[in-house]
Amino acid sequence: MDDAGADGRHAGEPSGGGETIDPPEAFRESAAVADADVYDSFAADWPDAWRAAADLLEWDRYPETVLDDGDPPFYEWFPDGRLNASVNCLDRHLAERRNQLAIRWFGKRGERRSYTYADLHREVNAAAAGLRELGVGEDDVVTLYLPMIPELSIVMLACARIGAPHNVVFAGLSAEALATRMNSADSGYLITCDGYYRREDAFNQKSRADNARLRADADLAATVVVDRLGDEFEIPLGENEHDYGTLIGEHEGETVEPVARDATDLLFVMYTSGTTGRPKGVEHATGGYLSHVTWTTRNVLDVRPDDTYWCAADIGWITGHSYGVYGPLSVGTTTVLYEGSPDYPDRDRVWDLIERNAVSVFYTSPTAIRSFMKWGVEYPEAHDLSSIRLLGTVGESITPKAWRWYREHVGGGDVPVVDTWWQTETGAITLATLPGVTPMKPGRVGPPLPGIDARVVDRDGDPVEPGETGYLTLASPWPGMLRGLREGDERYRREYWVESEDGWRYRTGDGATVDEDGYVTILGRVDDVINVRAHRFNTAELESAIVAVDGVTEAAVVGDDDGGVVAYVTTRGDVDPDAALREAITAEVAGIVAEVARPDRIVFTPELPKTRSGKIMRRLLEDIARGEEFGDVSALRNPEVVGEIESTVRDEE
Ligand code: 6R9
Repeated sequence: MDDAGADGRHAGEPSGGGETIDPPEAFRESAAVADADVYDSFAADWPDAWRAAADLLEWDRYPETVLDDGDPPFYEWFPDGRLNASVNCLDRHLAERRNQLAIRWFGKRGERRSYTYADLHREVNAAAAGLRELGVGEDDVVTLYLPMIPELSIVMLACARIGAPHNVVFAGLSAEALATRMNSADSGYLITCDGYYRREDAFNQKSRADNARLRADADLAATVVVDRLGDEFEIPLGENEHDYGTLIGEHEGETVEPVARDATDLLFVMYTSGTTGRPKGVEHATGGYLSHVTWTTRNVLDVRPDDTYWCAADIGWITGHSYGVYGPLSVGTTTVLYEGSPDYPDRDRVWDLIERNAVSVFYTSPTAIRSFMKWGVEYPEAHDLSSIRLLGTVGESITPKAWRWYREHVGGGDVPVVDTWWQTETGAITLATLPGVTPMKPGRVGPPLPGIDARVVDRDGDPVEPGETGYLTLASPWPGMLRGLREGDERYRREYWVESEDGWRYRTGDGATVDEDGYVTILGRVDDVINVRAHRFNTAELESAIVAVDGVTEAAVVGDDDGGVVAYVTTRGDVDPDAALREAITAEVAGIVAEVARPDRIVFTPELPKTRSGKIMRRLLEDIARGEEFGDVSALRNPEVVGEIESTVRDEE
C-alpha cells in the first residue's frame, strides 16, 4: 500500500473485497468533512496541510513552521508555536458557552455532578493555584492516581495550565506499578483519593498509594487526597499530605495566568507496555498532540459543541486522555463522564445513560461491545437510543459480526461506525474512515487518515501484496506522535524506528494486511504485548507476577478470542495445582499488575511447548486458546505436550 493516500479508494466503489457500506446520506449532509478531496489535498501539500489542525487551536504565538524534520526520528511539530492546553480546553470557550455543560458526571452510587465551562474554568484555576502553593513549578511531573471522577480531568487541566506535565496512572494498577511509574517519571507530587467504590464495596486507594510511597526512590514533596467517599472513609492525613477540598477552598475564585508553553514542551507522560517487562514513559508534546487530537475529534468522531458525547474509556489510558478529556473539551462539547461499570446496577446502565443524556456520539471498545452482545439485545432495545448519530470503536480489532451488531442495535442501523486504529504513542487516531466521506468495511479499520503515511511491509520494509500479512509501519511523522521516551533518546530510537533507504519508519508493533482499496485489517501485536480487555500489557509483566506465586515454575500468557487472558502454568512436582493455587495466581496478578489483567483461564500443564532454542511457543498456545488450527509442531523440543495441553483446554470448556 505504498500508494496509500492516492485517490480511488475513497471515491466511488472500492473494489478490494469485503462488504462496503457508504456513508449514510443524512450524515454526509452535515458531516465535518464531506469532500473526498481532503485525501488528495493532504497528500499534495504534506506536511503543510496539517496546519489545518493547528488552526483549530488558539495560540499565544502562531507557528510559522509546521514540521522540523532536520534531526530524524526526533521530529518537532509547530516548533516555533506557543500555546496553553487549558486555555484551549476552557478559556477560549467562555465567551460563547460559559453556561454550557462541559462535564456531566455519573458516580457509582448514582451520584451526579455537572460542570459548565465556567465552573470547570473556575475549579481548574483554583486547583492550579493550589498546586503552585504546594511548590509545583513548570516542568515538575505530577502523578495522578484517581478513578473516574471530575477531579481527574480538573487536575490534569490544572497541571496543563501551569506547565506541569501530568503522569496519570490508571487507578486500578497496583502500588508496585504506581511506584515504578513515579520513580521513572521522577515525580515528586501525587494526587490520589481516599478510596472508591468497586461494586458494593469501598476500596482504600490511599493505603495503596501509601504502599507505593514506601517503594518510591525519593520522598514525595506533597500528596493531595481527594475525598471521594465522604464520611464512609476517614483518612488521617500525614506530613506533606493535603486535603483537595481544603486546598481548592483556599484558592477559590483566584485566576492563574496560563503558562505559554512551547509547542514541543511536554504536556504529559503516559506509561505503556512495550517489548520488555518495564513500562515505557511515552512523552507527548503540547502543540502537535493537541492539534491532532482536536482535528480527529472534530473530523473523525465528528464531535461538535452541540453534541453530547461519551467516550467510555477510562481516563487512566490514552483513549481517555485524548478523547475523554483533551479532544472533547478542545472542541467545546458536552461530555459524559461515568465512574461505574456497564452492568451495575443492571446490564442496561449504558443505554440508560445514553437515553437520559441524549448522547449523540458514543465511543467504546470491542471488548465492551462483546459483553453487550452476550447480555442480549433486550437491554438496548428497552431504551430510546435515537439520539445517536455516530459510533466509534477503539483498542482492538472488531469482528464484522460485532460491528454489525453495534450499528444495528445501538446505532439503529443507519449511523456511521468508525473503527479507529491508534496507540498511546500515536497520541491520536491515525487510521479510520472519515464518516462523511469514506465507505465503511465491517471488520477492516480503513485507510490511513489524510496526511498519514501508513504502509504494511515485509521484514525488509517492502510493501506486501494486498491480502498478505506484514507489519504496519508509519513512513512519515504525524502531529500527535510521541516526542520521545522518558527512558531517553536511545531507547526511543531502538523501540520504534528503522532507517530505510527512503527515510525513517515508525514500527507500530502490529501485524496487518491491506486490501486493494488500501483498507487495513489489524491482526494483532507481533511483539510481546497483549491487549487485555482493550488494555495493553506486556506478557513478561504478567508472567513474572504469576511466577512469583509459591509453587509456580513457569508461565506463559496469551490472549483469547474475547479479549481475555489465558495463563498456561507449570508447577513444582510437590505442588497440587488446585483451586487455592488458581486463586493465589489471580490475586498476585491483580495485586502486582492490575485487576483488569487477571487471567480468565488458568491451564495447568506439565510443560510449556518450547523451540529447540528454549523459546516458549506463544503463538501455538494462542491458537490452542482460541480453538484454532495450528501447524506442524514437530520442530518443537517437546511436541508431545501439545496434545496434552489441547485436551486439558478442551476438557475445561
Ligand atoms: C488507543 C489504544 C494500542 C494497540 C495497537 C493495536 C490495538 C488499537 C485498534 C487496535 C485493532 C483497532 N488497537 N486500536 N487493534 N483495531 N481499531 O488502544 O492505545 O492502549 O496504546 O494500544 O491496541 O494492537 O497497537 P494502546
